[in-house]
Order: sequence, then structure tokens, then C-alpha cells
Amino acid sequence: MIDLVHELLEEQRERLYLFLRHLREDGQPFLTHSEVQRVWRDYEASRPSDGGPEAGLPLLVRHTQEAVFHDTQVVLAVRERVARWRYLQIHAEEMRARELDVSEFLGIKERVASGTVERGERYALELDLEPFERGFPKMHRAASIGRGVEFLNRHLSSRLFGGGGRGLQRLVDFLREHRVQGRPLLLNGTVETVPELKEVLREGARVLARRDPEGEAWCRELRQLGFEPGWGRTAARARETMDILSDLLEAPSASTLEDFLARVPMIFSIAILSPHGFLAQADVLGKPDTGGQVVYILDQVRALEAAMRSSIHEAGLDVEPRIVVLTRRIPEAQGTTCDQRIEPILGTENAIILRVPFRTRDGVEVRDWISRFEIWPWLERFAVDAERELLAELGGRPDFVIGNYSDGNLVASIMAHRLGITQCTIAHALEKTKYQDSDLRWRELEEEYHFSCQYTADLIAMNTADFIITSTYQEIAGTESTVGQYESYRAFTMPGLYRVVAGVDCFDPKFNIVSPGADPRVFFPYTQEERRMDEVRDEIRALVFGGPDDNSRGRLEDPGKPLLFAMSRLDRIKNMAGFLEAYGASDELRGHANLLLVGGHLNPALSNDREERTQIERTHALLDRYQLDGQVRWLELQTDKNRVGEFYRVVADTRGAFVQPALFEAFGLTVVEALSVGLPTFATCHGGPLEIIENGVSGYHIDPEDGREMVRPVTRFFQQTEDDPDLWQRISQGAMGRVRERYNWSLYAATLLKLSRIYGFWRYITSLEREETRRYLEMFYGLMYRPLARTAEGS
Ligand code: UDP
Ligand code: LCN
Repeated sequence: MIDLVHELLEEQRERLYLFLRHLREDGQPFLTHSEVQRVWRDYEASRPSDGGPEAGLPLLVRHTQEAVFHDTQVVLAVRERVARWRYLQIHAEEMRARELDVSEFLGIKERVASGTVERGERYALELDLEPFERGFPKMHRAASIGRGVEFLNRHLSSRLFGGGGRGLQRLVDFLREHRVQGRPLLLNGTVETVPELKEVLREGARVLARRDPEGEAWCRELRQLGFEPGWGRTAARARETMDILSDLLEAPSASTLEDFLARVPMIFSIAILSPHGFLAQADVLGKPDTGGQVVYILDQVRALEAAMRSSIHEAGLDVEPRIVVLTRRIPEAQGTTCDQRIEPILGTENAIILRVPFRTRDGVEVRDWISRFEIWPWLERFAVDAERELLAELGGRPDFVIGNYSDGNLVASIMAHRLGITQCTIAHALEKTKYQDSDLRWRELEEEYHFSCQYTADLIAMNTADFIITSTYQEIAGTESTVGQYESYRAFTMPGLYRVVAGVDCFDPKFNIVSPGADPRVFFPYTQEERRMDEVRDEIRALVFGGPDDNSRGRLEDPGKPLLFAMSRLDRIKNMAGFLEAYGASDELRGHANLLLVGGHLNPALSNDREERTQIERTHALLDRYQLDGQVRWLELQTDKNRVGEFYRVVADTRGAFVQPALFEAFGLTVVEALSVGLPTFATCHGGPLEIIENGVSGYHIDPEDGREMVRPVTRFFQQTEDDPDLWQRISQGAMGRVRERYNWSLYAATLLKLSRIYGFWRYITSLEREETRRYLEMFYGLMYRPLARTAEGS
């Protein structure tokens, strides 16, 4: 990029000069990517075409993610390619350019943000994880991001097996030490070396060949040879497993190792952490800080338990899988079950929610709900208490721990370290990309949001995690033009606190995309008439086509029109009111379809969330302003999952569509739910839905930034379906095909278990790989996180 700038300085000096002047005239010290693009468009529109070469400057502009104005200098943060950044400083008068390193760039941002021209803090605290990671394998291609397990397994296999027999000996040690609930599995202590293992495998295969292939594998002869249970339930399967291991010992390779590990019974119990919000199975959606994450975790647990049970059974073991979801107990439970210690999870045989109190330093239980932004002072003690209760519940330590959201991930990180187990991290939604410049403006936001604690916790957990699963690629590394959520942790500054020069690396093989689905018992296709309950369908139809009462507003005057359905929490970012306004302003769309809104309360006094109250009032005002009561039906939020499933199907019966108009959506479970029932879906192009939906095949993208533009594709769709009735069917089929192929829970569970086996194995084999990183982060925890959390307690 610096070469490009030098070229521009030589060949298009005047054009560059004029454009930089335009940028500076905008008058703001910082410009975001979209602001730079806006200024560029204005600039291009304002100048007569000079017929000069076009390529260089537009390229630079397109890749500029941030512009900072410092004195006479313009500093550009240029994202050359996905997750690859350069920083360029251009003297806007003398027209000289030089490249900055990340630390210089962040230093300038700090100075500009604090309004001081003199040198900022020369010795700002810098967090730099790169030196610790030098020996660790990293990927190079953007296309590999999110497929870390394949890379890691290939890389470590070649290292392990490249070192002659020593690597294979470590594999034998792993098998010898492998156990469940204290009982040895696979091999007992008599087999010690690789040649011995090869020999007993040959003998074992011979023993099994003499048995009924479908009969039970386990027998006295196998034990005498040195085997323990776990090779397979039937003789045929156990023999296959032994053959795979023999192949691995003869000709070691990453793929044979993967095949073998897929057979090794390794995961019997899992702890899942999600401390904040109301985590229960009923009556919680709509409570503060309670949304898709709860739905995700409960569906995840059901899918994981089924997958674990089946793989344990296949391995021939009689062990009951255990999953414990750890959350916070809330004595003032607001009509939910969140005050109960244990809640069995429906649809599972053994999984439970285990609620552990938040306690003050004196040991007194905290009674009320605490916002996710205020949760930091409570977590360290919670981690220790939760661990104790977990160990008592399971009778031992779990095989791995999954953290959810920033708070759960921090607790998972503490617990995984104390117990010496594998840590998996799931973000759900990282606040950093939701609130613009929240790092730079941390001080002014501190009282309300405590982002200093949250981002510090994120950095710690992301870096201690053995593996991170994300729902989409863009969550890690964004798109050509947008920055990924994890990528935003690569380099940033919180002026006066610390500067991150190498925080999170998207090329780290710990990242894996494992996408969730929708509960297939509830979100099944609208065409599966035999599964639909008439009673529920009638109830939903009565609600949708009924008239106003305390919990609803509007009556659809022309019930024959297709329904356009939008359902979400009424947060500002979900932009339900934005869509309502665009619908109200579009006579054309109003002519084609009625609008069904589901979310929030009708009475703002019933909401204890400030943001939601504002959105409720705005929704009422828009319904009045555009006189929409005959075309829009607004129902309060729905908490009964079975009914929610039927809502989508009733909308599909009218040949309607689902709309998800969020300004930004981290993933978007409603989108997957709508696709699962076969409902054509229009969803935001900002965030996960951009990836979930293939535009024009399994739904459509909409851009919520401009209301008129947002409703245009929706109107066009309804117009086209009038001329081409098959269009609706094609998109509906495309939607269902998409979830079958990519977004379903059985695929999720199988992949997650595979990841936990492979990462768990490599963790055992290369246990010292990241020791230095962990020690560095422990210091960061003690010196940075802990005091910040204490300060948050006092505020
Ligand atoms: N939901 C619901 N009733 C409502 C609104 C939403 O059951 O009135 C459910 C919806 O079906 C989905 C979840 O809440 O399962 C929302 O998840 P999503 O990922 O779309 O958004 P989040 O709320 O997590 O931001
Ligand atoms: C949180 C969000 O904001 C949604 O976008 C996700 O779908 C949900 O969590 C589940 O991961």
C-alpha cells in the first residue's frame, strides 16, 4: 500500500491532495470506513472528470477503514485484505508519506482523542501477544480462516510423526492414560511401546474376526491382550477401530489420525457457562439480557447430549453423558424459575441447569438481576463457587468447558485453567463492534457500560481458549469491506488504560466455524401438515387476524394479503421501528402485504429496559403518524416456543415473508428459524445474515441504512410473485435446502465433538505449547482485570 501511495504522490499528486483536503474539511478528527466512502462519493460528484487514471486512488479509498486527522497529517488505517492492515501517514500539505507501525498509529489516535498535540504517553502499557506465539503455527490464507482444526491437525501431525518413533510413542502414552471416571479405557498398563501395540492390535483383530460381527465386542481374551473397553460396541466396529489404529502406526497421517480420534471415546461430560441474564426454559425471553443465547444453549445441550450418547454407545461403553449448564441464581426471579438451584433440561435425559449464587465478599447472596454490563465484580468468586458445585454434581471434573459471551468466557477460562481441561469459547455477540469507538471513548462510557472490564475479559478468554467456535466467517474476519468482530480485537486502544498492538489473530488455528440451527421439533417446514397442531394454528390465526387489546394493536383490514413478519426484541439495533417507518412510507409495499410485528410490550410501563421503552413509544408514534392500524398488527413478545414455530408457518400459509431489518446482527437465530420452516426471508446485510442467506437463492439481503432502499427488494419480490407464482416456491425450497446443508443442530453437535476430541488430543500431546501466553495473561488478569472489576464494583 505504501508503494501505491508513493505512486499516487508522483502521478496523481493533485487529485490526492484535493481529496485529502475534502476529507479534512469534513471537520471530524476520526472518520469511519463508511464516512470516508461518503466523502469520496461527494468528492467524485463535485469534480469534473479529469480523464486521468482511475485505479489507484479509488483502491486506496475502498480499503481505508479509518482516517485520523492530526495537525497537518492524515493517517489512514488501510485494510489491504481480510485481516491484513497497514497504517499510512500523509502530510496533507507537503504531500509526503510514510508507513507507521501499529503502535505509532494507536499513539496518534490517543493524542487526537485526548485533544493534545504534544506527544502522548510515551510509555503506554502495550499488550502484545505476538512474541509469545512465535513458535505456534499460524495460517496464511484468508480462505483458511475458520477452518483451524484441519490446519492444526495437519501441521501438528507432520511435526509429531516426523520425529520418528517418538511421536507414535506419545500416542501410545495417550491411549494408556486415557480413562473415564477413573476407569482405564482402550489400553491397560501392560502395553508400553509402539511395537507391543502393533503386536496386540494384530492379535486383537484376530480375536475379533472369530466373533459374530454384530455381536458384542468386549471379551476376556481382549483384556488378556492388554485392551480395555472403548474400541466399539460390536465386534465389527471394534475391529475397524483397531485397523484404523494399525494403519496410523504403519503410515501416520493427519487424516488417519482424525479418523481414529473420531472413534476414541473422549467426551463424557461438559460444563457450559452462561452467568448473565435469565437462563431458564420458559417465560424468560423478553427479560433483560435474555435472547437468542438462551435459545442457542438449550438447543445445543439437546443436540450435544444426543450426539454424545450415540458415540459412547457406538464405542461400547455404558456411561451416561452429563451436561451441566452453569448460570447465576437470581432469588428475585420475576416469575421465572431462575431462583431454583437445579432445573432438568427438557428433551434430555440427564442435562441440567445448575444455578450458583453471586455472593458479596462477606458471602451474602445477591438477590436481584444484575445487568451484563455490571457483572464483572462478581465473576471471580462465582468461578470458584461454580467449580465447587460442578465437581460435586459430576463427581469429578468435566472433559471440557464451553464459555458463552464475555462473562461466561472469562469464567470458563478461569475454570479450565484450574481444572486443567480444554476451553472452548463462543462469543454470541461482541459488544465492541456494536458500539462505535467504544474503545477510544471508553472513559465516557465507563459508568454505564464498563467496557474496560469487558474488553479486558474478552482478550484474556480469547487468548486462553483452546478453540473458539463462531457461527459465521464474518464473525471472525468480516468481509472484503467490513471488519470482523474478532478482528476488531487485533489492535485497538483504550487511551490512558492500555494499548493492544497484537491482541487476537484471525489466522490462529483456534478459530472454527460451527453454525447453530433451529430446534427441528419446533421449526419444521410449513408443508409438514401432519405435524402441525390445528389447535395451535387456530390460536395463532386468531391472534394475527384479531383486533386490538391490552397486548396488541391494529386489525388487518384486508386479511387476504400476504403477511410480512418481523419478530425480535425491541432493541434499537434490531431496527423494528426503522422497518415500520419504511413500510409506512411505502404505498407500494403497503398495497402488496400486511405487516405483522412481534416483540416487546405494548405498554412501555411494563418494560424495565430504557432502550426498549423508547422503541415501544417510537412504534406507537409511527403507527399513528402513518395511520397504519388497518395494515399493521403488532403483538407483544411471544414466549411459548411451539407457538413461535407456528407463527412462521401461518405466515408461510399466506405466501408471506420474514424480515430481519437489524442495523447489525451478530448471527440471527430468527433468520435460521424462518428458513427452516420454508419462509422466504429478507435479512440485514450487516452481520451474520449476509452469510446465512445466499441472495436470490435462499432469501434476500436488505440494507437497513436507507429505508427506501431497504423495502425495495421486498416490494419487488411481492410484485414478481404475482407474475411468477413459482418464485415463492423456489425461494422457499432454497431456504429449506440451506438449513439442511449448513444450519442444523445435528451437524453442529457432530462437529463440536470432533473439535473437542482433536483439540483435546493435541492439548495433551503438546501441553506446553502456550504456557508462556497463559502466564502473560495471568499477569494481565491480576494487574489489569482485577482492579478494573473492583472499580466497577464501587461505581
Ligand atoms: N423470540 C421469541 N419471541 C419473541 C422474540 C424472539 O421466542 O417475541 C426468540 C426467537 O425465536 C429466537 C430468539 O428469541 O429464537 C432471538 O434470537 P436471535 O439470535 O434472533 O436474536 P437475539 O435476541 O439473540 O439478539
Ligand atoms: C446473540 C445475538 O445477538 C444473536 O445475533 C445470535 O444469534 C445469538 O446470540 C445466538 O448466538
